[in-house]
Amino acid sequence: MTLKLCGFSVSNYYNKLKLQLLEKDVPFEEELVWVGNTHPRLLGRSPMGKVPFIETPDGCISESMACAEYIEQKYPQHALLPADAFQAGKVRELIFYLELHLELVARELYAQAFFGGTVSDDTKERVRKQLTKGVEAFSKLAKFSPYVAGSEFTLADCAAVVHLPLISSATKRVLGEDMLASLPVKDYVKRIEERPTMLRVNADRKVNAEEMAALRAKK
Ligand SMILES: N[C@@H](CCC(=O)N[C@@H](CS)C(=O)NCC(=O)O)C(=O)O
Repeated sequence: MTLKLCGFSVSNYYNKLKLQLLEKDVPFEEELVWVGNTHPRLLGRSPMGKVPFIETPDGCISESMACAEYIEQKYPQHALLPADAFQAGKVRELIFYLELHLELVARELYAQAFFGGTVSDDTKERVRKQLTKGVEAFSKLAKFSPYVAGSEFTLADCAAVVHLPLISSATKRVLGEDMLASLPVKDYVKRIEERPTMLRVNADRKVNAEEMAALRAKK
């Protein structure tokens, strides 16, 4: 059975895994699964109703970091986690900073930034405060030389290239300033987006964004 990546191509967490699979040259299939419903296709396989999740010959795994670790262990080719325990720890550390202290915080702005909703002034202030701290901490760890963890492309790049542009754009739109402006994010993302793997991820994302817009227009 071929590994199946489930979710939709607009999702940054989905694209983190898709980029990992493409970079490692792991054969995989994709299954389009939308969120925001209670269909067994989703909840039966990802108990929090979130994507991505993967379907393996042994069953499903949800939470992108658990999936990413499974993929690294199961398919050791083109390793995206360093063999050295300390270096691998530093890559994982970067991913946690990116996801817990930046993306998850900025996510509170997405309703207004991307989906026509509104966010309260209290939320905006809380997000601004938490992101200020998160960005300062992340900038002490991130190297961008040329990759986010240093000289090698790692799993941290699969996360950074999908999360950082969203955070920039959401903060610009809702808080009136790009909270990542102090970091060399634009040049970095441009560099990574030139990789053939990332060109494919972005091309699929555009098609899926149109599908999503068409579905929303029908509602
Ligand atoms: N911690 C999760 C985050 C995944 C996540 O937030 N996915 C979004 C799509 S980008 C989702 O499924 N949202 C629907 C929901 O939270 O109910 C992971 O790493 O997989």
